[in-house]
Amino acid sequence: MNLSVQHATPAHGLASFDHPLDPLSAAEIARAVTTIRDHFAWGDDLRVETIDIDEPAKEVVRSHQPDDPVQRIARFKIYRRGVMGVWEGKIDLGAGKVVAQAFKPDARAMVAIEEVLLIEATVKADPRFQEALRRRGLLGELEYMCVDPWTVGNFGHAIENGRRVLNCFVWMRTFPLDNYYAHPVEGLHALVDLATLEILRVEDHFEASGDYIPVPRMPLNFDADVLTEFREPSALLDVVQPAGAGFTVVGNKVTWENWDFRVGFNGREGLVLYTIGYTHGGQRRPIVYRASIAELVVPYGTTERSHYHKNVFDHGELGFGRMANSLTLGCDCLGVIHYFDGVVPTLFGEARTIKNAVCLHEEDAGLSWKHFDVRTERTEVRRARRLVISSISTIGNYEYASYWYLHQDGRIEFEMKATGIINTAACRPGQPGRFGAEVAPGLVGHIHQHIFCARLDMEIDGPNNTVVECDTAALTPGPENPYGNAYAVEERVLPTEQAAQRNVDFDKMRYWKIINPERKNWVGRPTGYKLEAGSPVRPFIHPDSPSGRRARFIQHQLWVTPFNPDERYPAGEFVNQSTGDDGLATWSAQDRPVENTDVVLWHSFGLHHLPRPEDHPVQPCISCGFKLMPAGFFDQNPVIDLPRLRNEASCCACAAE
Ligand SMILES: [Cu+2]
Repeated sequence: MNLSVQHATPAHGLASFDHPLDPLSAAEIARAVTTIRDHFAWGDDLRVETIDIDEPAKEVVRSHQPDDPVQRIARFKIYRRGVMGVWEGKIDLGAGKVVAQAFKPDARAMVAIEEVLLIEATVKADPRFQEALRRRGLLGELEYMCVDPWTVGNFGHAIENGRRVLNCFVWMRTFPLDNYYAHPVEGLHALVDLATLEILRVEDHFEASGDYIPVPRMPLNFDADVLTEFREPSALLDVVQPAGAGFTVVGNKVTWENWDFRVGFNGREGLVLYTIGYTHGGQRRPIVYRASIAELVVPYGTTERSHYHKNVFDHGELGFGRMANSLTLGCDCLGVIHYFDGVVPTLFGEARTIKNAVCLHEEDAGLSWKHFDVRTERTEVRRARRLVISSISTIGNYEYASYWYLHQDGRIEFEMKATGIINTAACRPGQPGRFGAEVAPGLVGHIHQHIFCARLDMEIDGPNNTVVECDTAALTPGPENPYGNAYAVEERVLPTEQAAQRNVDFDKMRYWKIINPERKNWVGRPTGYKLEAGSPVRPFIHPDSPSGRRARFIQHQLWVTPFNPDERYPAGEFVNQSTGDDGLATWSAQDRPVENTDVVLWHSFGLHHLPRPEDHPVQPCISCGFKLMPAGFFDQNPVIDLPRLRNEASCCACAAE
């Protein structure tokens, strides 16, 4: 991962603003930091968690004209080295003034990559850690030890009270380029206080018994410089658009086919899409005001040793955007690509530009529609293409690749691909225990889930929407159902927040629609979109357990709240070592009305994952996601107007054909 700092250099894409929703540029982050430094006067003790755009009110955005002056407000979360708590506030960038501030004494800032990198050397220098290695006969390999700090959650352990801490897990290389996740040093942990970098405790789970689980030594690698055998490359497959890309990018605004939207990016959520609209019949129709993946939690299912701590929130504790990769042309992205950079602050308050953080390109999407008329023997067939907006984040051992797809027919689709390296532990060969699967001899992957939460701020045909649950039921055989075949969809408005906490129900083929009750289609029905929850996850962690409390959003696949600009993240604003008192469940307890108003949908979805041997040493992408499908939004098939074309570059594989 490239972590180099680039100072306030103008870059393409997200570097300068011309619209109220544009992300902060490097120059704006630099100005925010200067303002913070002057205001707080902490000198070198300033630590920055977050500086991003304070999104203006929707009325401002909706009425914005190209030459309107834009008031730029930055939100910040900062702390002072060695002091518990976080200051949050706002800066008027034009005036260069802090205009709001509040101190949250119990809040712990997110963990920064700069902190993670410092910890390894500190732990390895600790005599208690070295002594634990000596007991295992591993001290001679100290230089090959890899110390990964993990967030600890909140189990009420006295030693963690009032401190911002991380708990380390240990792996080792057996040679410099080796995949260390194949070699866990099981049962050895160091608890680090981030304020002082003090090692509070070195924990050796086998010290008392002396019965150590040995480090599995079999090399299992994926680096091309280590592997010796490769299959023959297949025939060339180039994605070529001789006339260039089909989309237009102006600043952060993208126009493609009938779609237009704005690209955003911030340190916590990473990629954000704003003001997604579809123009049809000369009229632009709004669909989604703002879409992002706002949280992710990975609850692990094992009680063993320190593994029960593993319940990481990769957005709220680490930041998806801050961990975004610089994407590589021809590797991550194939075809005719437009890149957007992302700009995030570093821990020390510099603007870091992540080059090529967001990729935009078109893909062939197979068949759009077809019909062969058997009487006239005429065929009408149209091919589809889709626009892909993507970003990839590396969080420790794992990669998450986010893909938003816009389809010509009005569908919006999200796909999360999970790849990278599963989190490993060591076991005695043949004895992975109850909570995991052996993926290689002596190497276990524990059962876990990856549960994401999409925040979908909807505006179907205007700001006021209603969410409707659609269940299918069979009629009781009898007078109403004389042939026993009858079944029908029954719709039910979800009127309040409590009533709108809903789960997938296979027995009812349940789905949800977001409708605009004031706009009707040509058959007199409200215009709407359907949420197709394609990857529901039934959580197994107890909702009132220490980790379950902090991740209540996973208990329902659907939540609906009235729009509130301060309700951004479903597990709460400050997630690191949180209690679970903030977030979706707390807000929704107010049971506010959500009918015919400005609503936000929260959709939990993800992956249920007992690792397979095939997931190691690096996991082929597994994916999950959801779809937003027009459902009575259009009066008829919106791609009936696709021109009849034939791809002239296509040819038959066999010359004789
Ligand atoms: Cu997994």
